[in-house]
Amino acid sequence: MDKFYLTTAIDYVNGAPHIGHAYEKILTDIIARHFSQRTDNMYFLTGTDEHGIKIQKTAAAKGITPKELCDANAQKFKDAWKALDINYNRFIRTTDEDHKKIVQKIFKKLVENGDIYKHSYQGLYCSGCECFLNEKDLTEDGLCPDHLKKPEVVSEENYFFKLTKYKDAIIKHIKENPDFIVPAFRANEVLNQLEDIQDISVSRAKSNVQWGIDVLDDPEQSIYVWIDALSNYITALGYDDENPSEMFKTYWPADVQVIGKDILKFHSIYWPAILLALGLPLPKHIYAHGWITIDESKMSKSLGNVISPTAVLEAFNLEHPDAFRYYMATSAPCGKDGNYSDDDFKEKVNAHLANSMGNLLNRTLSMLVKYFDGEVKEEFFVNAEAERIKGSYALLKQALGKIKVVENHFNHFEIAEAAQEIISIVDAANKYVTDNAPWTLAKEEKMTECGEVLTTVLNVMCIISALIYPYCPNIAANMAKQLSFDITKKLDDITECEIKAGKLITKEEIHPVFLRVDSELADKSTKK
Ligand code: ME8
Repeated sequence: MDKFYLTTAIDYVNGAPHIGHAYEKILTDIIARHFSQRTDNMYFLTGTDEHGIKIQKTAAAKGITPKELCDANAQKFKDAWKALDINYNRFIRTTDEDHKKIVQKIFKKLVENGDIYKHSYQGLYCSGCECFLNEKDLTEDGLCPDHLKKPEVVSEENYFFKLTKYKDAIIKHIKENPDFIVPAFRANEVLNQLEDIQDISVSRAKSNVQWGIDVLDDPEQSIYVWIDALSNYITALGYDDENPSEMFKTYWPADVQVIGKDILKFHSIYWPAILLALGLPLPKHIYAHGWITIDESKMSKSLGNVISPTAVLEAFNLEHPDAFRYYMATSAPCGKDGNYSDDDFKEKVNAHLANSMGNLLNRTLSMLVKYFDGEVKEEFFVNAEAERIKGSYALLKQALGKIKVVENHFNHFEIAEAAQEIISIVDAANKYVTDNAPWTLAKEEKMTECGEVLTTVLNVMCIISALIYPYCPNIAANMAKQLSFDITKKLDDITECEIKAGKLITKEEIHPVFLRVDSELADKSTKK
């Protein structure tokens, strides 16, 4: 694998980030960290979507300029991603000067090529979706089905993009590339939507929407949200038709573009059409994740159940975001909806991270100190020919084999499924310890056998720390430190014997990698 370029949706900056936004950024960060264990050439883009009528109206209601509103809210997203250890390369804002200039050039090129034309139009505009809706998409009461608001009737002369010209090419691409849309079960939905697509409006009259990017040569029109927003994926790389940047040549096409299921249409129809019109290759995968509910209800301001990701870290007094990252990432199988609840969070991270994984390392290292003064002896290592305890080598082989299983899940963006495999190694190692009771072996003075059990588990823990690293980077680094294992090692270079013979650790150097989430603290509600 020579490079990996991945992107998230860019969030609207109408308010502060909630755990739905966080879910997407965590999933993407985990994918990025996993693939950074397979390639050195990684680029991870996220950011904010800042233009449009909604921002204009919110800012006006607050008596501030749209830019002031965007600056304040974009910072909240950056702060939240910092708290969650989202390790992006660039945070693009659609108000960035380089982005705006390239968007204008893209628009101009599309006009020159005849893909964009001017047309008088009357349509139903939903500012929640920032798009025109068809009459047949509305509820019986004439409301937008997603925002339950009546769309505005807008009559304007706008620029239109010839989406219909690309319909057949997109249908062909989806059919010929069954893994273009992930998960595959969403492809049919997109093919159905393609059946009745029309050309789309891509500009708004300046008299109605001032907060946008001016159309070059026609300052009475501003470029409307989706062309502006979708282009971020290439403007961030310095896309330039005449003089392509090194970044663009290196990274485009994207390896995966992570988005929520609600904006799949824009990413699997509008975006490919724009790219085809520009003569550019399409992204390899569009991964549409499901939505997060709170206590099984839709998150909404009116229900008052919107949770900010940093509120969870604070309520549970977490010193790093690993438990929250792990919980969110494992909340749903690939593409399905997930749920957040305080009780479930507590129960899951205590069971998986503290009781199973953390305790296993802690107990094993403590026994190594107790019985061997923290020293691993040559005769404790096993291989295919030599094991004293039946199953030692099989466990090691099983753990090493899971690396490919986990990689394969990541190739299909099955993040929760991959985590399940990692936890299954933890469970197998715990069972191996229980079955072979190293404390009994020590009592019976079978010291080599006892050392073999401990050393085998420690070698397995090296593999586990590498595999859990994308989900829980702080916990993994802490585990690796106590194992003297290099956490930056590429997955391909990991062997069944990462523990070195000799003194590994002292009593003072052993620390629990994850403390159970305190049940009393957890009773502080996360809901604001
Ligand atoms: O759609 N659960 O911005 P946005 C999971 N600016 N994901 C959720 C969610 C939830 N409850 N709520 C929102 C936009 N999301 C555009 C994108 S991309 C060129 C432009 C996800 O702030 C949502 O699915 O409404 C989307 O992927 C992302 O958060 C931003 O949503």
